[in-house]
Formats: sequence, structure tokens, C-alpha cells
Amino acid sequence: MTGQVVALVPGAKQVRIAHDEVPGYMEKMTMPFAVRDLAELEGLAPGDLVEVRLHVTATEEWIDQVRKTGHRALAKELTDAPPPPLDLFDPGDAVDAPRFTSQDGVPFTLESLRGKVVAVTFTYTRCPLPDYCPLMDRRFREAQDRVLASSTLRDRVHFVTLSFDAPHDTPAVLAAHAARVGARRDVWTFATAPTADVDAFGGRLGLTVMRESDAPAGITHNLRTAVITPAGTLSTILRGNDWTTDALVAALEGASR
Ligand SMILES: [Cu+2]
Repeated sequence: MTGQVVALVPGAKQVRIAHDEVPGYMEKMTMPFAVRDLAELEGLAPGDLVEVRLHVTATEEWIDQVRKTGHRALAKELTDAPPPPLDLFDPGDAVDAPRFTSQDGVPFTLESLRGKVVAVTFTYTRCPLPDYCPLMDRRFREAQDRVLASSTLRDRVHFVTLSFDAPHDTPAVLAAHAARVGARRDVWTFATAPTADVDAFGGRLGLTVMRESDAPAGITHNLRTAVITPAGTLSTILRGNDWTTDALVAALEGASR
């Protein structure tokens, strides 16, 4: 496949490419592509013309053998990323968060979960990359089931998935999605907030979201999963998608002590 790099999110294993037609498979369009190895994206910049190998299986789609063939100014200049957030949360910091709206359409705050260990991640329900948001749902589901089966963690942990796609992820959409992924309402809340609020909060945890169009593939983002102590302070941040459910459960145990 050939195309032009439109955007890169620092540290994210994905790249947004305006690609040419892939005969018999895809028309010309701009969308994110996953890579398995961050090294594939080394040295690339927006505007670079690339040739890549596209892999497609029933559940996954990724590229490799990324080769730069030239550079052309982008038709519509996009910045690399939003300006870095001024104030990243460090471990031990009080995690102050905005007010969200839950999947039930009612106000929801992290403060209401004081006394529990909270795992927070950021996704959007239309995410087309199986290794991104859908993977976060699968890991949270596994962790939820482990917590429910654990005598030490049961009733002491709450999961929160925040959508950064408020215009599409209405409470009704989130409620249907929560049911689909097997979220137990008493332990796992889906919520959202106005875009600026989610971005500002997520930004303090290192989340970057770029919205280019209203299409399902119109959002390019990285992944951040934060574990918050019962006192409401930051315990750990799990970056990207390389961590395992075991690592998350270990982080929950660590934060509960
Ligand atoms: Cu996603």
C-alpha cells in the first residue's frame, strides 16, 4: 500500500495514513494503521510518502515494512500533536478529575469512588483498531472477573472507562457497549464528558487524542490506563497496550495496600 503520513502520536503504535486505493480491498482514504513495533515509525514525520505492507486477518489489521519514498507538504497541515499538557500527574498526586456523565445519564465523579482502588482507561466505542480500545475492553473485562473472584480485591476496586468521543458515545451508546463487553454495572462504569474536559483530564495522564473527522476512523489516539489509590492519588500509569491483565491486577493489589 502507498500513501502519505498525516499524523503520528508520540509513543503510540499507530500512524494515520492518507492511503491510495488498495485494489480489490479499500478505496482511497485517510485512517489509522497499527504497527506492532514502534521502530517501524522511527524517523517518520507528517507529510512523508510511504510504501508499507498491509496485513489483514479476521481480527487484526496492521502494517510493517514501512519505507519512506519521499516527502510532500500536506494538503491540510496538521500539527504533530496538541501542545504538551502543562501539568502531568505524578505518582502520589491527587487526581482531580472533571464531572462525567455515566452510561445511566447521571453525573459521575471519581471522588464518589474514594475508598476504592480505581482503574481508569480512555477509549471510544467506534474504535476500528482491535489492538486499541477493544483490547482495553477485553483486559478490563478479564480484570473485572479476576477482582470479582478475589477475596482481597472484591468490593475494593472499581473500573472506569471514559470515552473521548462524547458526540457519538452518548449514555445510551455507552450502556449498550457496556452490556456487550460484559461490564458489571456495580464494578465498572462507562462515562463521558465534554471533549475539552476529557482531553484536559486525559492529557494530564499522557493521553493524546487527535480528531480529524466524524468517521469511526477519524480519531487517532494513544492509550493510558491509570490506577488510583483509595485516597484518590495516582498510583501507576500503564502506557499503551503492551501490559497484561496480570500487570493490571498486580497494580490494583499494589494500590490497595
Ligand atoms: Cu481506539
